Amino acid sequence: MHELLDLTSLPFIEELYKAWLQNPASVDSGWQRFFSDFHGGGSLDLGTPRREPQVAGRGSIAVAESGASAADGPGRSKQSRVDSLLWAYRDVGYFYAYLNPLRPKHEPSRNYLYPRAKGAYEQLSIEAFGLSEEDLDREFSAGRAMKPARARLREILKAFQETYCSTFGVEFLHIQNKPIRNWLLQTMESCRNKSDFSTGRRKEILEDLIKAEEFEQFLHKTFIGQKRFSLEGAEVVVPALHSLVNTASGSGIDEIVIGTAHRGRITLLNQILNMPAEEIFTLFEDNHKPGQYGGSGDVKYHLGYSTDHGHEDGSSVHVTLVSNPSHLESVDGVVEGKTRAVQSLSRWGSFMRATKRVLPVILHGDAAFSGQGVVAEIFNLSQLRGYHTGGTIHVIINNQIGFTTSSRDSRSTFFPTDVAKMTSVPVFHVNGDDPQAVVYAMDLALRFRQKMSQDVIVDIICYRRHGHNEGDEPSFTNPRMYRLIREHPGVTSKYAETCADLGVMGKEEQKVLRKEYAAGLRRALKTARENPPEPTLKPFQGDEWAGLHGRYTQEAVPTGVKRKTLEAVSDTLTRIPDGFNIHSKLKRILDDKRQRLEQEGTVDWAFAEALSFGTLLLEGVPVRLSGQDCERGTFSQRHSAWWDTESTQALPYLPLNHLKADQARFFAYDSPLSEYSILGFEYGFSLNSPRTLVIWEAQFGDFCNGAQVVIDNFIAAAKTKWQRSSGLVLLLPHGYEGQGPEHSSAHLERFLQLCAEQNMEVCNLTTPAQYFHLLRRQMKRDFRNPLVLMSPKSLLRHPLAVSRMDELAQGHFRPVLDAPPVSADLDSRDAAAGGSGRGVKRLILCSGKVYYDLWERRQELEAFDTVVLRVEQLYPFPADALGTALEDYPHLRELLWVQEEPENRGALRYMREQFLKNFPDRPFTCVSRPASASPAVGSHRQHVAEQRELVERALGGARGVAKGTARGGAGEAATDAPGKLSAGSAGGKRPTAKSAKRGKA
Ligand SMILES: Cc1ncc(C[n+]2csc(CCOP(=O)(O)OP(=O)(O)O)c2C)c(N)n1
Ligand SMILES: [Mg+2]
Repeated sequence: MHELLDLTSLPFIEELYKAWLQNPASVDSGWQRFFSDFHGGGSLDLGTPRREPQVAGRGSIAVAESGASAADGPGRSKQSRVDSLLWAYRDVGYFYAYLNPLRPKHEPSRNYLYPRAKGAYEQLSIEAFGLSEEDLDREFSAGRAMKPARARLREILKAFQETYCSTFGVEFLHIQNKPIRNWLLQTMESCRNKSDFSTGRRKEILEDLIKAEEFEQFLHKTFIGQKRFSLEGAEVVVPALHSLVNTASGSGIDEIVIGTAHRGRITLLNQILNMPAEEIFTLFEDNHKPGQYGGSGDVKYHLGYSTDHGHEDGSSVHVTLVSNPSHLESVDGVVEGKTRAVQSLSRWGSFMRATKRVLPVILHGDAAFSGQGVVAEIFNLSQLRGYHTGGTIHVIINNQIGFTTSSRDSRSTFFPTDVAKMTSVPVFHVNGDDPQAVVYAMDLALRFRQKMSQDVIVDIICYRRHGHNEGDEPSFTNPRMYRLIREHPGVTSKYAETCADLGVMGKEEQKVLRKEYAAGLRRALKTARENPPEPTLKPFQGDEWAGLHGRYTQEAVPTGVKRKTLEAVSDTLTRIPDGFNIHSKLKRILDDKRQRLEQEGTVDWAFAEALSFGTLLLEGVPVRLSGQDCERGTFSQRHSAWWDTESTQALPYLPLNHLKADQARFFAYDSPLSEYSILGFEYGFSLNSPRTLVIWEAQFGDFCNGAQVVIDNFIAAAKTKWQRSSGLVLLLPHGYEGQGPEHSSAHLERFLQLCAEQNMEVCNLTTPAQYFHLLRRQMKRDFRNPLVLMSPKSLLRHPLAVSRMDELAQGHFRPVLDAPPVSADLDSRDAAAGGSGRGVKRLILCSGKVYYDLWERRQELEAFDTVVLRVEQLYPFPADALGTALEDYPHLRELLWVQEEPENRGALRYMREQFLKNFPDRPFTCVSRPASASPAVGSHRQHVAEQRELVERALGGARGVAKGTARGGAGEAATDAPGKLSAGSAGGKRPTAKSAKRGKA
């Protein structure tokens, strides 16, 4: 009957039980026996406590999991009550654990969180489970893991209290995966969540604590009032991380990638990353040489660093601390991506093996962990094909406060960690005043991660001795807490007492250690002041960056590919493997592509992209593409993965991985619906993978502002702040096509505003060939820069937006294009009308898709005195190329920047500024949509009207000569175009559908 007792059948059992109570004969004989057995030991009270039937159910699971005998004779029902009680310890023991160092030992910790919750939670008393004092001396089974397996209840409960309610508490029953849950149960109960600490290990812990405390206090006294975000109150983090680093290599780990926020970062730089004290003090003295840490640098508590930790057995672990900005938790995705990139290096044979070799560790603040949504995003990535890293160890410095905000105002949950419980993550809560418990928790976390390849959390509950920073007075807002903190002895002094008592390190020895360490710090300070050291921060990144330098140049890079190679790649991309059942529509698409190639020799946008990927793969450059729905492509244009319609295979066929045997690999991952974490991830990946083409594609460029923190703080600024380069490509679908305010604009203007010091490239292209060359250029140069590309939507299928194969076979990316698109007859008419610039009176400059609208209208109007020139690379501004192009048109009367974006968006203001700077003598007028608070209109009709109006204004009067003024302001181009708005106002009223109709030529 036990197999019936799962949780899902409880309501059914309740019904049966009620029926049995009224009339035992109304249920079958098996149930009669069961209920009378149960009843024999007391009553199965279905009302109070409410959980009893559940607990009985859980108890039965406990029996199954612990292997306790179901046949316990007359005491069986008691055993099941004991099982229930023991299960409750596993379930809620952490509520009763002694976790909060600021509270007296015997008070249940839950009280510190929500006094009002008293009584609302499971009580771990024997009475609540129908057991009595006499039962304490009866023998019961304690399950399979606990030793001894049978004992008096009194002893069993003592063991369970030690295991689940000591200075270590654990949440793990939310993990549905049974083997994982069983492993934890077995591991924790068999050792009662304690390990034997040798004298040597205890000594290490004490030394770490003493040094952490001394270092903190030295900074406190020496650099009075300077921000360092003191670690005091959480010094135990130092032995915790030290222990992790020390045990890592024994667990097969070669590298650890750490991300951490401000709290204690400086101490960790010194004590875990081995950044010499002299260097740190130099930063405090602020006498480091300009440019020493790259560009304008960053504050000292954001710096990254790396070191090798050697061990006595000759092994070593490489530890990296990732640079991060102030924006809390923004580094999480970067840590994961960076880790994944290291794991992807071929050094370890297989990726799965590599995940066991490279460990990500993220330290969080309690307020940030529960408050910043990106944390949940990161947990969501943890088990995904394209983003998992074999499990991350999360350490929370839970000082029970965020700046001035108390835990109660920070979250709706008991613990900050609750937000992570959506995944199979065990949560180890540990009292920060018990260093051995903390180190044990770290050990267990590492074992768990190595065994299960899952994330794990160590929540160190501690306190913050001082204010948020060194100028902050914490008792304005938290007077009671800070009174307790003031009276609270530091963890070091407590542990020092214990160690002295145990003979681990005598008081005298401790004193000597402190003295000598402090003397060393004083010497380091002297050096920093008198002879500041050269930085050991490497000016550039690791080995994988060998051969790449950071200097930007605009020099053209030949990126053409032999026709034969292009044809071979094309063939694979359009050939359906034997026996593969391809979707009929996809087959048609592929047939079309092949036909176009064979008959016209042209490629469209998506095919040019595939050819750039394919040719790079053949040259040994892996390609990683990630983004929402990117495998197929949002616009059904890419089809990089083909699904066999008849197969049950879990993975699709990726034609790009079938080019030839020794090619590099193509990776395409449909990402979760997140921008922030994924862009952080891909940026992190690019940091360690400069030889991989790493691309993040937004569904629509509009959504990239969900990742604005990553764009502002990493992509735009990392080189200047931290000397960290990245070759990441952002594909941001952009263009005004009547799809509404949030499907039109990739916020081009914001990227251009961020541009300085050649920090990235921002492009908006018009031909597949340009796209092909640009992607290839990204990998063919000997430096890396992020590339932000306004990618097309309607151009994916525009009949003019095609390129000839020979445009791919030779040449290079051109930042400025003045060639018309493929259309021989139009070309010849153009030439006949004067061609080669001599008859050109008006020059229209534009970028991206609007070019085709302008071009087509120009052709309709036969306005051959007008040339439309495309600025394909907006930043760095192609002054030379543009200057050369302008020279071709000596008789210009008008120069017009035309954009489809509203006046306050797009490149308009940027272009005006660049023209003023680079071509001050050139008239520069603009045509755009009127300035608008919303990026685009909602009505498609309205959009069409606006677009027509825009083109008419741009080309108005093109039959004659434009009456353009050169006053230099947006929307100041006067026009005599039909259907014009108020004279010369690009920023005037929006056109109505009616006026647009009139305007249509
Ligand atoms: C995204 C973001 N918002 C706000 C801040 C400002 N800020 C800096 S530290 C801090 C409190 C952080 O509390 P917690 O995460 O608990 O870390 P602690 O300082 O207590 O170690 C705040 C709000 C920030 N740095 N980042
Ligand atoms: Mg905090």
